[in-house]
Amino acid sequence: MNSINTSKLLNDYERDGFVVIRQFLSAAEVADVRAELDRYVRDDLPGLPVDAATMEADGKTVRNLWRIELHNPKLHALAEREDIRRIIAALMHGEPVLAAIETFNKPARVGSGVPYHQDNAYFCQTPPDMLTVWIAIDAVTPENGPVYFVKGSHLGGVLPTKPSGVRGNSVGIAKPPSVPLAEQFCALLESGDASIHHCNTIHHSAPNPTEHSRLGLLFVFRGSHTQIDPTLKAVYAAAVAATPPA
Ligand SMILES: O=C(O)CCC(=O)C(=O)O
Repeated sequence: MNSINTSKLLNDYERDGFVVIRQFLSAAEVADVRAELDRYVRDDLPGLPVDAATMEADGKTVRNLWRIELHNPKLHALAEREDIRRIIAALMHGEPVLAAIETFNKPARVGSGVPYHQDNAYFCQTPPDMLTVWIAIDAVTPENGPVYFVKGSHLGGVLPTKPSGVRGNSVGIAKPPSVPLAEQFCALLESGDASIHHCNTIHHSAPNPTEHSRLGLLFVFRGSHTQIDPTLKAVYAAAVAATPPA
């Protein structure tokens, strides 16, 4: 990873609720991750519990891998790497604790959209010192379902939610923001780049109608000082029951 000015990064993150880091992983590291994910889906996933993945509507293409940290020591070690932890620690003013490793595969042609949501409606943490490092394994283009972030939306707390009915993203925002798409930040990334977003930042993505997949690897961290908020947790549990797994 290139050297990073963490005070500028923190300033941008606190103002906007997200930042982009170019060349977060090298081409060789990306190739390693891709090979490991391919192997994991082929060899390990068939023997894992059902909550390890969500499939697309075709029933056979992976939409998301969940709980990778429980099942894959190699990717777990990558998420815990010292240079990555240093960046996260600078953004969350505390000791980072790895909470999850996931993928949003957005496969070619059948990759589904992700409704407007805030991650803390799923994570249910207070204070909301939790964030996601979203690493582009494939390039993210305007056509293949980039993630759009609503600037500054992390400052307004967790908004009212409603069950979305979308498998893999069961909790949506009750009333999507009025900010037009053209004024939202579209995270166009080269392979190896990463965005980092705060758990209250509103974001969403469209389906992928292209011939190219848009695979993202996500590392989720919380500060060691955060706790479960019981009110948020009750709303989340109801949504999961409606469209499992969340
Ligand atoms: O990858 C996507 O399309 C959505 C990602 C997302 O919702 C998240 O990072 O929380």
